[in-house]
Amino acid sequence: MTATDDLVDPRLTRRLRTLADMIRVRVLEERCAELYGQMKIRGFLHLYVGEEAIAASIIGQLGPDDAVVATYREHGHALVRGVSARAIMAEMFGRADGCSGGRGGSMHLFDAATRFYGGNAIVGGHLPLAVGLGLADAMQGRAGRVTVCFFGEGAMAEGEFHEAMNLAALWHVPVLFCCENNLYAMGTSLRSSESQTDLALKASTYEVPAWSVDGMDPDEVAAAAERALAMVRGGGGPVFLELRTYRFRAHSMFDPDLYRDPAEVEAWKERDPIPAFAQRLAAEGALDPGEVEALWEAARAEVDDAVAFADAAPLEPVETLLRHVTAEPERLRHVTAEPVDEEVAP
Ligand SMILES: Cc1ncc(C[n+]2csc(CCOP(=O)(O)OP(=O)(O)O)c2C)c(N)n1
Repeated sequence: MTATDDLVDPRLTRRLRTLADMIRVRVLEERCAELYGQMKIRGFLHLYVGEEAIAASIIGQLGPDDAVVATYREHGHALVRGVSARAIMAEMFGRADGCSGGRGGSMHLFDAATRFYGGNAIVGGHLPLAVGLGLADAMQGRAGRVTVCFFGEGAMAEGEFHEAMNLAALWHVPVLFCCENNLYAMGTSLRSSESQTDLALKASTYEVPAWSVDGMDPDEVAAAAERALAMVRGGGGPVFLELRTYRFRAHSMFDPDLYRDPAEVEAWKERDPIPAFAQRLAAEGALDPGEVEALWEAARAEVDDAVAFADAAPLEPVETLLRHVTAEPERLRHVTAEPVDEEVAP
């Protein structure tokens, strides 16, 4: 530690990092949309544009031993967590150098090194996974670790949500549940599908501390996350946050987005967290407009480099395509202790 470190305000450093991360995610996502149009990225593609304040403000507060679990709208979460833009883009392109070896694509980014456990395509399916990760930490005495689980409000209508909340609360599992409420589950609005639209109230029926936050304001998200993470790390069991947000783009690239009033979309775009946060920091004298432009340029350079990397990366050779698809006979022998009949071995 040097004398000048004492002079650096860690909270300001974190806020500047949050702005940089939101910009990185925005640039990555907008580029993915372009690449989809060029058929470089195929299959499903769900973009996080508009929701960046959440991943940037929460994941930026985690340590390397914490874990993150997310949905199929997870490119930004992976990037902020520390998965390289190269590994993310190569995965989108289905290349062998992707973070999931090109097997997962956009919805299944995964990186054990950063404890980024997906990229999960089944709505609500990853909530029990998060509870399992947290339970493993608790049972093995790794106190102070947190698993942060991101999901949409649509997941709260799934059975897994209730199972996960119940067991996490009952067993005091160290999970921070982050519901990214963007008001629509595909074309289904929350108010047209749920009798209880107060999501924090719904979560609190499991005796879990729960509250709602403006997900478009990085400072508010960061303050809520700081408090919630301290509670979970301190052994208080799970906490639930509802982050109120909005996606500026359609549900996925296949969605014609006919169910939202364009005026509603425009009204939310007025609350775009990136320019608003940059202006707030500038008004405080924390950075000048030139520095903001430099952040955009750095993000574009990072994504340009990732696209070039992904373009040059190889596809997995045909010979190894069946690896990890079925159990290998050699491994089955250890499991069964019986000689394996090669004819019937899967
Ligand atoms: C169990 C299950 N049911 C249906 C789907 C199809 N599906 C994919 S995304 C989605 C909407 C989920 O909305 P939400 O949880 O609010 O998250 P968002 O996409 O808004 O981030 C649905 C119904 C699915 N993937 N899994």
